[in-house]
Amino acid sequence: MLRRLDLTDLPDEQALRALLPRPAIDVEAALPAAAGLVHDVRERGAEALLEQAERFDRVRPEALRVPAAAIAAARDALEPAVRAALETAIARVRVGSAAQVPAPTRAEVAPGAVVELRWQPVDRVGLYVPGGKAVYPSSVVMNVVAAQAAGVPSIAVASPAQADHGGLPHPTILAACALLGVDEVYAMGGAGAIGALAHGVPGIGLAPVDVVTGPGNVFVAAAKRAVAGTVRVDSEAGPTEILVIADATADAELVAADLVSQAEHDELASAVLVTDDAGLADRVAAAVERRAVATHAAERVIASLGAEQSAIVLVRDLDDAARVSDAYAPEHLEIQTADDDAVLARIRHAGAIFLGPFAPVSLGDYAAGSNHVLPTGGQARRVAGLGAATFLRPQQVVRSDRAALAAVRDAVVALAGAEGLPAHGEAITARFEPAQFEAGRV
Ligand code: HSO
Ligand code: ZN
Repeated sequence: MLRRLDLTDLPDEQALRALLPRPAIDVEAALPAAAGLVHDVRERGAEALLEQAERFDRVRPEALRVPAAAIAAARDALEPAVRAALETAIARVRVGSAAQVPAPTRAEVAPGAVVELRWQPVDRVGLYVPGGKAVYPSSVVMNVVAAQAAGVPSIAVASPAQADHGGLPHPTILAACALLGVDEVYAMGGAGAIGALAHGVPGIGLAPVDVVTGPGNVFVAAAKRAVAGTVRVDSEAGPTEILVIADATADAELVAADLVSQAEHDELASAVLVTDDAGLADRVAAAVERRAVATHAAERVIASLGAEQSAIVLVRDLDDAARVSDAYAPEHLEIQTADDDAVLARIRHAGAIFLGPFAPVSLGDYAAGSNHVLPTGGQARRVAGLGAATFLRPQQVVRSDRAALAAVRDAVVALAGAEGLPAHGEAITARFEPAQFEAGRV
């Protein structure tokens, strides 16, 4: 079912990209509708959110703010094994995220002239959790833990009201919030929810946030674009992608299992194997055929693996494999070769990289301690996945003593004059006028 692509004669980068197309998702087309929903929430607040819930989620929530008792009840109703697993995931992602917080830096530019950099968290963030065909408590963990590791003091979560759950967000979402210590949760979804987080809803005590993150459908992505001038947003989450670079030493069964695992997410998911070994290509193809029909979501997996966004690519050597992968810039890259680090050294663009037979993407999806919110659709060329840094701002602190200022006095005065801004220069020279000495100020 996976199409084969023979690239033993490697084309240039542009041609490579055309040979590995992404499924088209037209966020721009959804922009007018999403902006309208955002605007409606801005104008009419809670009433607009309730109407949107009725229209899109087919239920009118009793309250937009989820009561504390409902959050606690969801936690208590959680199956013990799932609760323990979530706690494991939380603990591991906490360790991984804490290590992402950059240490402050200090540069002595000249004697007595210091520029420091410290990382300040934003005050308040809003995390969106989709409630459609896929309900992912693991994504709640990834978003919330990253913000907490950054030191964000105020976190709000929004997730659509569910008709099957009495107008509350999905119970496993609420339970994950409880385990993470998040008590500000709203039953609201879609573009309107993004607008509510970005602009606030005074009527229900929802204060505007500084950063909005989280995946969602095309209208959620469009709404994030619409509010991007007001708040910081994370990158747009498209369908999941896995690209595996493997050579003759790889275990075809494991490679196939990993390709199928991400195809399980979505008909639009992409799974690509890039190998320099025709024998491995055949073995993986056979293993994929077998696994795809036998798996739980067989229909979805077969659709995704059979579509043109998925492929088995044959290349001349692993250098070319790295070039193919870089041209594609996958969300997830697995390397299963005789020398994984040698291949890793050649890679530039990937959301996250998984090395060797015991580091499958599924590990990263739940419990590696890494973050699974990663750039899709080739965005890995320019942006990072979600992490503590998403919620931090580097802030400069400048220190200078008198001698250090004197050393650049003439330079600043000259540049200020050249820009027609003499008062800038005077702010420097004023510090060296005799009156300043008499007053004992310098
Ligand atoms: N692989 C998905 C994340 C996920 N997998 C959530 C399972 N649950 C996108 O990186
Ligand atoms: Zn996954």
